[in-house]
Amino acid sequence: RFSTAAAVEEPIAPPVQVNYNQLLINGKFVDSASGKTFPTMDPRTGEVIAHVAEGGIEDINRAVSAARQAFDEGPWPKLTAYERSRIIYRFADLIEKHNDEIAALETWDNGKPFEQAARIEIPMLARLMRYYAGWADKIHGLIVPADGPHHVQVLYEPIGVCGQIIPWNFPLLMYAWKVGPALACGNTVVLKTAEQTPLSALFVSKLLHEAGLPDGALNVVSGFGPIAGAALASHMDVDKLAFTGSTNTGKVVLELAARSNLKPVTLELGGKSPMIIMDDADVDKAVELAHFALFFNQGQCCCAGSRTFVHERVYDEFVAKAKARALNLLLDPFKHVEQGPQIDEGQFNKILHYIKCGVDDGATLEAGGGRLGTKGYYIRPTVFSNVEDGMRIASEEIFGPVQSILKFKDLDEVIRRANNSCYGLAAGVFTNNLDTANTLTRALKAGSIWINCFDVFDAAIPFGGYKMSGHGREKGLESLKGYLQVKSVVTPLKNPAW
Ligand code: TXE
Repeated sequence: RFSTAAAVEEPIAPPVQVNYNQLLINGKFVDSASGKTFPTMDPRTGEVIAHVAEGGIEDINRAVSAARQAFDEGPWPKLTAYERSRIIYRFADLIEKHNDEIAALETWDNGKPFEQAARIEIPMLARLMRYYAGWADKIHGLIVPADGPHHVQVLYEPIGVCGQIIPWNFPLLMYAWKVGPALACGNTVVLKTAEQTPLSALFVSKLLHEAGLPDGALNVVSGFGPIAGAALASHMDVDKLAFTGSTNTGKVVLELAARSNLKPVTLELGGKSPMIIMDDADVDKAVELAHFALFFNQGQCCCAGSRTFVHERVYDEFVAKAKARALNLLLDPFKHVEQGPQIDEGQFNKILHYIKCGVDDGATLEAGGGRLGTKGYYIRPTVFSNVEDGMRIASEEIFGPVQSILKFKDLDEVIRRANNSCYGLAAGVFTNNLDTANTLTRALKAGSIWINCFDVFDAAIPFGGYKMSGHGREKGLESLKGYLQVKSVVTPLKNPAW
């Protein structure tokens, strides 16, 4: 049992314990077929929180056959759309009821600041679920005015059994982005959570069953990517795959899907998003926004503004203030602070490696530059200035609290440099000039453009990438397209005059 009271002087989170650590298959919590478990860690200390059932190939097979049966025989796809919608609405109510408990579990397993989990992420989970509940009974077909004496309908049907693989940076938002649209459309799901953060999905999935979800409609398998994830991606009886994670693993799952049954795949992958600060901008506000764009969630955001391009006329002032802002960050996820530890030792070492690359490649280290403390995976908020495009910190995804500030002279130059990336997930623009904003909006090759804001993640706004940042879109109406089959029905008209 973990009590936050023991961890900090003034607890802001409720005490929390692990209630569910098995696989969720066909509505029941069960051990893995092999009996194996793996530890999940507290990133503040590296200590074990709990041992969790480790799903393997046989478990994925069991979960897929439960989802298959629940799809083919029902009841989930055979319920009325309104009944499905009401269950998802009830789920959102239960999430709200358990908000702080879920947030504390998420903080414990992930290390994100409790207040961000409790006031941003879990409320967003409930909001996303209501958004999708609202869609469930509004997905309808078309009548098409085709040539010839034919009555032509287009029907939208659920696609079937959906395999979904999610990462650890926003475990429950990724859950909502995937499970929400899949269930709203009447599909059944096998979800493979990230091995670093298996706990919160199990907890909320229990609530979803309490809300009335029938057995087999959602199955949750904790386990490792190359085993459980690969088994799901290559399964012959999975009709659709949705993946969020690294670009390299995205390529692997796409290939597994192609080599097995050619299931359609949506991919939400890495990024190296530009954040462009023009010279007309209010520097103090720009510093704050660029800081948020990069440091939010410990820098572990696929769309992080990890290339901060600053106009030369405000560059020096910006760098001085960005440095001061980074030095102001405090770091304990259960206190009233902004940054927690990184997720695990692997990510921690990767980030330290990139900090060294920044120094070796000749960037100026303005702040941070190493670990904080002696236990857990804390990294000092780090700022580099004089960063050049070719440096590794400017071209590769770091996924940590490392801000790289680059200097530019004019609009054409920054457009060319911002687009010179294999990624195209997001871009931020900070300017008071409407023409500049319009020019950049049209020129930047990215799936989300945030003008004078960043990381606005409303449930209705589609999100996804250009180039190697992925295929397809999540959230919004666009996300439903990935979970529906399209069927055209043509009937000859006996009396075309009518
Ligand atoms: O990612 P992986 P990792 C980026 C970020 C980070 C890097 C590595 O740069 O530093 O990726 O993180 C599952 N078949 N992002 O190693 O491997 C895995 O179990 C099937 C960006 O955590 O992509 C987990 O559930 N599945 C990102 C999920 O894939 C496999 C979020 C993500 O793990 C698999 C996370 C396989 N062979 C990391 N191998 C974003 N876009 O937000 C792994 N997995």
